Amino acid sequence: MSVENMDVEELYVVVDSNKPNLNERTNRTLKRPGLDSQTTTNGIEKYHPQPFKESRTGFVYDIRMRYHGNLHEGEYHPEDPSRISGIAKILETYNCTERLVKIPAREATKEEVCLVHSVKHWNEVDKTAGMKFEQLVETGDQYNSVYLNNDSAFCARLACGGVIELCKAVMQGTVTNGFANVRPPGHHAEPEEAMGFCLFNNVAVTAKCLREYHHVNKILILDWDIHHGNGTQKAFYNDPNVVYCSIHRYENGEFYPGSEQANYTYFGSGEAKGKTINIPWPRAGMYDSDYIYAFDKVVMPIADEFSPDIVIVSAGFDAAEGDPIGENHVSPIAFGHMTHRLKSIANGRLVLALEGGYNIDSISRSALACVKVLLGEAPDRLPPIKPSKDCMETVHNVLRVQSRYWKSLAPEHVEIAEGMRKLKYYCGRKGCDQDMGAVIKERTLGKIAIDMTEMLKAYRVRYLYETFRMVPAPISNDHLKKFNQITCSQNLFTSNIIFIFVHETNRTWQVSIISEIDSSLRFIDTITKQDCAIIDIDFSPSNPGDSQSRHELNELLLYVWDNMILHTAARHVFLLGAGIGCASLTNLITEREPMILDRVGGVIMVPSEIEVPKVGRGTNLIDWYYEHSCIFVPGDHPYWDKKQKSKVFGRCKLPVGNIGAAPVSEILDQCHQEIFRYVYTILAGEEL
Ligand code: X5A
Ligand code: ZN
Repeated sequence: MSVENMDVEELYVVVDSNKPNLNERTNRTLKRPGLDSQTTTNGIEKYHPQPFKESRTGFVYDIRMRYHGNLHEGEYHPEDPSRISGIAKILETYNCTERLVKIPAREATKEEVCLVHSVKHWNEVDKTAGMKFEQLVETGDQYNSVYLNNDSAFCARLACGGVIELCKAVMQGTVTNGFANVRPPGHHAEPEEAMGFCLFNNVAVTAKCLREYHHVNKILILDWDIHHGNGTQKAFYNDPNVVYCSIHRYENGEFYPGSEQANYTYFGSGEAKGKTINIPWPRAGMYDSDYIYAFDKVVMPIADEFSPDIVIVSAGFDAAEGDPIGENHVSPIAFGHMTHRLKSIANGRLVLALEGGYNIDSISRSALACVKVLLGEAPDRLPPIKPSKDCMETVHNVLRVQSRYWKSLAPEHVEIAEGMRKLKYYCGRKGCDQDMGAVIKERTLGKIAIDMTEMLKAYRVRYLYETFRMVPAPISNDHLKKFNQITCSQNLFTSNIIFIFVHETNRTWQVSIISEIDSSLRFIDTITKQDCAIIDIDFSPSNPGDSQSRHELNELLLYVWDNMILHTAARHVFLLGAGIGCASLTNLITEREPMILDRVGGVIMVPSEIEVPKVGRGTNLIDWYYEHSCIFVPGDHPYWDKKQKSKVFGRCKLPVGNIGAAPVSEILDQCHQEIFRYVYTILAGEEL
């Protein structure tokens, strides 16, 4: 019986506050399309029934994909034909098969496969069909972790074509979602290279096909296989229309495929910055809570914000409990939950394509849980989420990098108790309680919520006072006051040397609060130990990168110069900029030219990934700037590709160790000594 036929005038739905509410993370009010609801005083919604939308689940399984097998007689290879027959069997046993819409697999064409792979690679794979035993072994051994028989190429084409057909069926509306029970797997296969049991990259080829031939605009690929999908990451690293997000065991680059490119520091390039998201576990042994935490904090907010037309999951089950290779402990229930969450994206257009997974029982039960959810069943209940420390740390590292590119990731509103717990965990200090009072912001769902960015600022101010006796400087201008915090040392009016340090509050509070590793605090420490004065400008724009914020920061710097510096007697002012703060320093130099040349001893910048800012015109100014600046530009920064290097950018140099794209704080740390050596050189002969 459908809701349509129900003989009821009104249905009441109790809002269960225990259920995970996806709207919570974006602070939106609970409202679904077609659900014109009013909340009554007792939390009961008036529900106007809508006709059910029929949901159908597609299934790809072709037994011929079992032909690809290991030729080494008696040697068991984990990527075994029984993987897909095991999954097919359990679906049959639990009466799922009859509820699934069978989508026939077909061989992917050369044209399709070569949207990702080179013709050379296609030909190399193609040749294997006619090879003798020795040749097969030799060819397989040329790759990293690949075995071959005469059917491998055919099976690879079938697996790839199967995923294509299922996604097409979803896009055409024949089915709502689906599961592709295919092998060989694909996500390690690179444009030029078969590896890691993979010949063609089934999911990557499908995504390219959808975009090329089927007018699909945005695609999310979520990869929960225990391994990083190096092939998929490569295929879309500068494609802004395809988000690749992977949760994998990383172990500092030790775990297969063993590349640093699986780290969270790789986030896409060019127009596609933030469109690659790596969530790298530092060790084996992760549990359901860790995966669900990563989903709720990173995957789902990004998926929601990206709003793809379809979600394709590289659904390896080698993170499952019992897997001999993955050694993680993800339960079938958690796989069901992840599937369930993903159904809320892209109008439910969701395709799971099998990748790895080597314990037949584990992968069968995991696949069953996923398929049941695809078919419309609710996932079983999970115990309360308790992420491990390693998980929280990993997720926070990811947030630190990704929150620059995704609005939904920051700032974070958390319940006060959770905020306290996190704050204590991160700063390891008692007595954070007072900071809370200042920052209680709003009440949501009857609970007190706090803005973590605000709390961080309050915490930082107190820390600066307790540790360095620095005090907040009043800002008389109301709109400058809103986002910014100026704190200065008490020797401001007596010291001969003043540092102006402009930096941006990490938009995710979690990281900069770790005082021990907070590079900005280390700076202040060095400066105050030398009895120099410091003005610390903590800039936390509502919308980093937009022109309004840039304008505000420019104004703030001029304010500091005109209202503070000019009232001091200091003869040496050093300008120190990190991240987006840098451009406000060149602006200050340009705007206050004559006085600046007189009183500024040196300009030091760590622009990180932002454009290297330039000073205004005037040969005098430009020459001075070049002589008095030290700009640390990472080796992979586009600045170094410029044919003509102009003095307007100051004296640019590579940071020590030439680390590539890294957070500002890391580069600052790296350059700490060199920066102060530079300062000493300038002050040589002067009394410090
Ligand atoms: C698809 C997949 C694993 C390769 C491991 C090689 N490949 N040692 O899970
Ligand atoms: Zn795997």
